[in-house]
Amino acid sequence: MSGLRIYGIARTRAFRALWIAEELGLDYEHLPIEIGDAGARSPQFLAANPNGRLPFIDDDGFVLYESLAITLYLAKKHSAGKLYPGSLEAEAKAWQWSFWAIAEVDRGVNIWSLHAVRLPAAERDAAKRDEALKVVAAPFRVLDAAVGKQRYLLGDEFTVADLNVAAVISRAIDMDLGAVPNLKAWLTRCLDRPAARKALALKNAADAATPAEVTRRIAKLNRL
Ligand SMILES: N[C@@H](CCC(=O)N[C@@H](CS)C(=O)NCC(=O)O)C(=O)O
Repeated sequence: MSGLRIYGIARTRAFRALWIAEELGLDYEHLPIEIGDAGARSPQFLAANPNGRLPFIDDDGFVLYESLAITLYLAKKHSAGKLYPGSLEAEAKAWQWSFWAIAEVDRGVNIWSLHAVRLPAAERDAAKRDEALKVVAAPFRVLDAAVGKQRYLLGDEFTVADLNVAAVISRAIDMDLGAVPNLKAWLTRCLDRPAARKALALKNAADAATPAEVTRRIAKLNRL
């Protein structure tokens, strides 16, 4: 047993931590706690992540939150020089793409998926959905160009940079990606990896079991 505990139902950004744990072949425990007062915002879990958000991990007593800090930490700990880049420059590129994903596309993809797929049809806001598509269009073209030149973001091999960006935009696989065919092919390739499929199975099961009331709460709590 690696002593790693991943907190957060797989529907949340905990998916990212679950995917890296599967890539690394770690023996971990998944605690699928929910958002809100009965879960991440309860006193017990606020002690681990005072933001009251998911995911966070406890790795043999070392507690860490922020989903992409978690993936970078676990990749560096268990796969330095492979999934985690070995050179200073490649490491910086992995950070570049990770921060890029959070800053440029995380919120837009989330808003799109709520208002195109996840909220009950009658409650979806077409204006929010269309605005989200406009917000991600330019960064998606940047990503499309990057993966048009080479198979993965840092070269020929899949790394944590690909995992982070693909995990952040994983719900975009349901968008019409006809305008960004390289992005579509790369995202499909990333999400088709055995480790991604395992994490996606958990996420899809959690999505399917999520009551509309919770989806409404997600949209409201995060102003999406
Ligand atoms: N930047 C954080 C965002 C975490 C976050 O917003 N998590 C959502 C679930 S995906 C959450 O816990 N929302 C419930 C809340 O804010 O109460 C990360 O990447 O870990």
